[in-house]
Amino acid sequence: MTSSTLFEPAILGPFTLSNRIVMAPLTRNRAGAGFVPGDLIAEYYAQRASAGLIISEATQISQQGQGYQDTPGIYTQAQIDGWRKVTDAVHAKGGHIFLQLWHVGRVSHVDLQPDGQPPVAPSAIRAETKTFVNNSFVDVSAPRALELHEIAGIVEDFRRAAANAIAAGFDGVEVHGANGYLLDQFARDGANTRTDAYGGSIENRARLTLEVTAAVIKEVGPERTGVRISPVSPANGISATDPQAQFGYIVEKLDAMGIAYLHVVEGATGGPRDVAPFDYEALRRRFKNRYIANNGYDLELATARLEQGLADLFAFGRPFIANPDFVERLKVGASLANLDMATLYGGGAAGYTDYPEMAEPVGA
Ligand code: 8OZ
Repeated sequence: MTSSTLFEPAILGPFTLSNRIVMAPLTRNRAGAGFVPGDLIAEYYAQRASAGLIISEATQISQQGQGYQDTPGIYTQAQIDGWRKVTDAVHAKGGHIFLQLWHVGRVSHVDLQPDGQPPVAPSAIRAETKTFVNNSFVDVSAPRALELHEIAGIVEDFRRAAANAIAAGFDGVEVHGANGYLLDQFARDGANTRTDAYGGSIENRARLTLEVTAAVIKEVGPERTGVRISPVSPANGISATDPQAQFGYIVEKLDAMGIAYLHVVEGATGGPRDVAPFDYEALRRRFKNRYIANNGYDLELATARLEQGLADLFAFGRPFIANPDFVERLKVGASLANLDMATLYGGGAAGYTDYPEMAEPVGA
């Protein structure tokens, strides 16, 4: 048995989590017709319910917010009903689960957009990135800049999606402000050249993230709201000249709103932690509630950071894919199974719900 404070219960808003290990949001592209999550997705999350908290895969708040094939939505009654199976299955196993609210902005393709329209973005700047559509990886489509009068509608889509998530039985929601998607596109000046109230200054570029968070809080309460950011990640072709100042400002405002947690991808998403200089401890000091650290952690590093008070919870992504009992394996120091890249995005049960738990020890 490995002894670590990571395995001790933790308080998050109104919830007592069984440990400090969070299953990070992971896109798996297995929604059914109408972008509805089905029984297979419920089984997958239930298998992983020993995580202290599960954050669901990114879930589009509208058709316009979708950027990849077969990702689930949270804007129709059928989607709410599908997600209810997931939350019931996770709760039946004693777990907790938040839904991640997602608008991809410019990281999309005309084939996924309403009436084949171009994807929307703060500015008409095409991202240097690919998306997964029609079963292959293709360049994203050129976006159009959102009109000022359209922005309130996007805030409203987030608000309604948050209400739908609670109706589906989720314990809370996470606003996806990371990885080069819509809110991150507004926040970072590499994607936002607007000259109105949503561009230019740090305050203006933060405005959409803060308006969305405020609308979500009004709907579900600050204690059921988290926000994910990735201040220096180059994911999806995003860049910024002033991430420390930009995200320092955003986090100061999020702290004042009293959200339950801040979830930070430290470094390049799924890549090196030291991709660019950034003072995460300074960010942490600006935020009073729970800080979820993500990216490249192992038990030793997480335990050290926890004991130094630099983070409260730790989100692990890829290890949860091939190890449904990841928490138990960490606890006993068992080896971890490797994931199969060929079945990561799309498909059925293979490489999704068929990764086994550890073999029972002989005589157990
Ligand atoms: C991998 C593939 C597709 C989407 C993210 C939602 O990076 C994603 C994502 C990751 O946040």
